[in-house]
Amino acid sequence: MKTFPQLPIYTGFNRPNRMELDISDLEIEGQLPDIEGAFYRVGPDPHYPPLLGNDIYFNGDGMISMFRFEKGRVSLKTRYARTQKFLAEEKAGHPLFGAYRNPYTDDPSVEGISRSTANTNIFFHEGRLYAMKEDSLPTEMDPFTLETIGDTSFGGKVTSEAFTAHPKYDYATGEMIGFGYHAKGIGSDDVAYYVIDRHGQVVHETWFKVPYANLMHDFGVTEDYVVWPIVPVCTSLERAREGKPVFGWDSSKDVYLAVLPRRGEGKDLRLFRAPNQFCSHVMNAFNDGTKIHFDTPVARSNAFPFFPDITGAPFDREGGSARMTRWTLDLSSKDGSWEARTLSNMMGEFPKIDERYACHSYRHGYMCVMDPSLPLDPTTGRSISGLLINAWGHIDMATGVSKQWFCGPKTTLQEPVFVPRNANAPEGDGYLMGLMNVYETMSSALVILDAQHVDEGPIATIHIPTHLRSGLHGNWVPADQLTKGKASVV
Ligand code: V55
Ligand code: FE
Repeated sequence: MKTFPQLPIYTGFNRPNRMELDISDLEIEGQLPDIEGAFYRVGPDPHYPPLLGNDIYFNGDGMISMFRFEKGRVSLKTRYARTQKFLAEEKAGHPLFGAYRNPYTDDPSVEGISRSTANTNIFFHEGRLYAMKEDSLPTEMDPFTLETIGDTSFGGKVTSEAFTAHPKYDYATGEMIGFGYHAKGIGSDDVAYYVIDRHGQVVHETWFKVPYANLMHDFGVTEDYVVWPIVPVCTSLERAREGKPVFGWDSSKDVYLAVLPRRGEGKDLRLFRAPNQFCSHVMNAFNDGTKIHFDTPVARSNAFPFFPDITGAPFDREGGSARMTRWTLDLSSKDGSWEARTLSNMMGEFPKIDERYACHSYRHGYMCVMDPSLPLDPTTGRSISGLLINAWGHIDMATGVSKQWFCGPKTTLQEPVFVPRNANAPEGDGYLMGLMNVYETMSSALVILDAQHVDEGPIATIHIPTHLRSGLHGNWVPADQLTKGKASVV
């Protein structure tokens, strides 16, 4: 095999790990809270150097980490998702798949093989663990061994070619609510919406079209409704065929919120419209009668430096800085617009909540803060995505108070998860846990904060004897759910 290119995203702290770890006991500094369960996370970790000499961060093979908390010990297991792409390339001994989401750049021998990297989210639902990439179907993993089980279409019932990496789990109903965009192939404006019950069965499906084909990365689910933000990170098949980036920012286009009742039909989709702006991840959504509240970090312009402006305009870093915002629309009103209210002055992305409150009215939100005014040591490594996370923030929606913990100038952070103190703990009573990139030692640490006192910093730091490349999303699964087992086999 050839060497990885000597580019910032493949060197230093961004060097692919490529190794699959099994460490039975990690070093624990400080007071480990009395929690039992597993913290799963996933991120791109290219198994082979990029076929075309370079690529964007979003296009590496999914490497999953599992931190298992059991009887006061913490173990770590990491495994690649052995996707169809991974297996085909491993068999060949060299890369076969080309640029991010662009099948026109692949080696012709892989036509028809799923391009999934399974690198965006690792999501647990009623005994099953899914590694997900939004251009393909989920890849099921064994929740204990992290062995790859294989791609799933939920018993053949999901006929969309793709399934989101951001499904929602409504604890009140046990449902997993998801959708697929580019549902009839890359660049299609078709969306398929699915409700999957606690037995893994598809119990509702409907299809609709969106105003323009784009990147539909996340959505919001409330007790009664489903809301998709439609933001112009647009898809162009023409650019794809020319080997150019498939996704590009189009500042001439409006933004929409598309709303369906949770068991609605595509023909009933209602579109609300607002001027051009940017959002990607959804913190949470809930409704009060016909009023829907949709919480998301909003920026004036595109926040992804690697999805270029279609006019060639340079990336606007200031315009791409997001602040947590509550968008409120009223289905009983006829005017088709919505109201916006900024929830915090902290700048950042990757919102998180106490997941027991997903789809319902909630009080506590957490996020990755990217504050360019905080000090940065020159020895701190280059960010892999162009986005540098230097604090974790907490927003109390009831008081409007924001608190943050700055990790210091020599480290950066990855997305945290909220861990409830125990199953009966009230909302927000628990911990915030996530990885810290420690450049001085080229290693990672799992840091744990008291979620009610985020500004006080870590109560425990779990040391990892190597670096773990920057990941995307993760989830905490309490031990009682983990061991409950599959409700039925699909
Ligand atoms: C995102 C991440 C992706 C992707 C599309 O966070 C959007 C946004 C890691 O892959 O393919
Ligand atoms: Fe995401």
